Amino acid sequence: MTRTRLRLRRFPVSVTLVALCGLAAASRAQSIGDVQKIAQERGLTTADLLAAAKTYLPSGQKDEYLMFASGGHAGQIFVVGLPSMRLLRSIAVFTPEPWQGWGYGVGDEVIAEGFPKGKANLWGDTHHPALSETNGEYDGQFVFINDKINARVAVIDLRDWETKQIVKNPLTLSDHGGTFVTPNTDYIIEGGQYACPWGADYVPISEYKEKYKGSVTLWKFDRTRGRIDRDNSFAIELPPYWQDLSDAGKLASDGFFFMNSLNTEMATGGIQDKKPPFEAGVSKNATDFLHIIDWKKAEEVYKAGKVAMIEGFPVITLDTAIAEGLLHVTPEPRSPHGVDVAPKGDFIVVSGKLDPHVTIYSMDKIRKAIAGKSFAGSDEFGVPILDFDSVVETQIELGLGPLHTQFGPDGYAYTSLYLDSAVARWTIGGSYGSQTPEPDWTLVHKTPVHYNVGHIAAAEGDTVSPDGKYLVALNKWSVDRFIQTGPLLPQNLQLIDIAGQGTNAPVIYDMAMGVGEPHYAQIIKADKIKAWSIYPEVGWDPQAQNINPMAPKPKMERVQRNEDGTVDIFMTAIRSHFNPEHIYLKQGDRVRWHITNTERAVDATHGFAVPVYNITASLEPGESVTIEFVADTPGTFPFYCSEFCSALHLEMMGYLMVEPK
Ligand code: CUK
Ligand code: CUA
Repeated sequence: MTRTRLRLRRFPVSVTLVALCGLAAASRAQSIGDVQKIAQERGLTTADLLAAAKTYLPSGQKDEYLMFASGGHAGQIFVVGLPSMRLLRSIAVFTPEPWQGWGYGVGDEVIAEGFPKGKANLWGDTHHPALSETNGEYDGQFVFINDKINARVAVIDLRDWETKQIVKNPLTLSDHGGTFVTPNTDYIIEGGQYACPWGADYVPISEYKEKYKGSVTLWKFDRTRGRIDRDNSFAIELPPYWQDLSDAGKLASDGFFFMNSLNTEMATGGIQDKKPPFEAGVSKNATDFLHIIDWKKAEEVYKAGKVAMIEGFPVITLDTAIAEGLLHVTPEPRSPHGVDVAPKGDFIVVSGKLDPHVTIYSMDKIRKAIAGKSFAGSDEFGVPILDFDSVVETQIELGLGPLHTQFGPDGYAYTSLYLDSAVARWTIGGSYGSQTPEPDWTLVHKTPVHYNVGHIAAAEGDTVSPDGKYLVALNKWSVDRFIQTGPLLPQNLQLIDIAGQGTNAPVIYDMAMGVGEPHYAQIIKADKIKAWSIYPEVGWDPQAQNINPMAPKPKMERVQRNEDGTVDIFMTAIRSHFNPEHIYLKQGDRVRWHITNTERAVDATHGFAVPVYNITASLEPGESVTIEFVADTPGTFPFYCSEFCSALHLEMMGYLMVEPK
């Protein structure tokens, strides 16, 4: 009996299993059929399906990499997940941004720190983000970015993804060859671009050669404070060429950095007076100068006090730089753009956009030439010139308009070809050679991109150990790629799968970005970033990255009228009310409005918005902010929470009543 019962009990189980297996098989067959059907209907090829399978993230799954892309004239950083190519976040930097409440009562002082010549500039032209590094690896702690239009550098803390500092370069008004960091982030380097009189003071262009200056600034980074330390930063004067892109040495070239230049002709334009325009004058010579700068030596010179104070900032003058042997140049094909150091630091790759070759310099040869003082003369300022043939390893013809180079883990390098609209894959030689099936220094493949690619960014591509796997082409034109969006077209970022070898490097995703123009990006393994999900404690001041003892606490909410005529408002925010809800002020009151979001739940963000007064803030869980303003306009102002935080979000409001004088 018992046995039979057991068997009987077992019977339905096996029946269920069989049925389940059958169902699974049927649904598998059905789903593949569905895929084929949809692919046929939509005209998708096997390659398309493969690309979709490589990039599609099912709901709830997370990306493997994060790309920190410059926001161009948006003045921000945009963070994109790879391989999904979804835009995850913008980080407000130079430009006020209402969602993050950046520059509308919060962050105003950080933005104002960077105002050039005391003028309110409320945008930036961001070009080159640089992730902080430890031993030449991205460490996920900070990201820095330059603003080309006003020569500024910003520091963003990757615990809370907020801009902490903006420094204005006191010497110049134009930067481009930055930011990039030394392998342990001792310095954030900001190269200049268009030569300027010191401090951008008024000087007629007829005095260009004498009074206009090139420069590079080494901003000392204080990792503990998470700030640039101005008091230990300095600059190096350079000839009035237009210094361009730059890169820091690492491993074999640690202690050096490299900067391209254009306009070594020192052309001054003047099309209105029938003089040759800049575009002709600047590319007259067959070669420009690659600057080779020994920053460790420069640091010693600075610490020894051999500097001039210019615009209140310590500068190693050109004469000192030459005398101390920390500055050398060597010819490079004219009007170059990118300079990129290979992972081991042994080769420096320069792309001249008017030359179809990339030129590869050997660090070993550079060191020997400097040590042996085997110079091919000097430029007209006395900067020693290293003989081109003595320092060049080789040149490879890749195609038209080579701009920027990135590296993989496997002996491959990648160069963007602006005019060819392609990304070239080529093999590095030397100790990298044995890793690739192809011979050293060979063009292997060109992946077409659409169109006119500028920068490219590879996963962990600027580190001593690139990951390869993914490469993003940041294209300049996107004609015919997307639905017409008026005469202003989206930016087109294309994801390329570089995990394969040889000619296997297909485009697998087109990402339209409706803000721009992203120039450069760096891609970091996502798990390296230890971002906070909420602020560590209630009453946290993100600017101090610490608890604010003045932060409003529950039960201590109040409006406090001080003897000096100022008013402090201590307010808390929690689902779904502000406390207090009635604020009475008198016209002319100088107000400090302190608000703490006392929430501890992830994503329980409250907004705070006041009409007329141009105030909007984002209060993440635990965050406390202080907004200062003068209540100069009388009236009744309904303020409210601007994040849909709960079912009673609409009720999360209050009235500010400013009584007329
Ligand atoms: S630049 Cu824009 S494509 Cu500012 Cu690095 Cu080359
Ligand atoms: Cu808080 Cu809506």
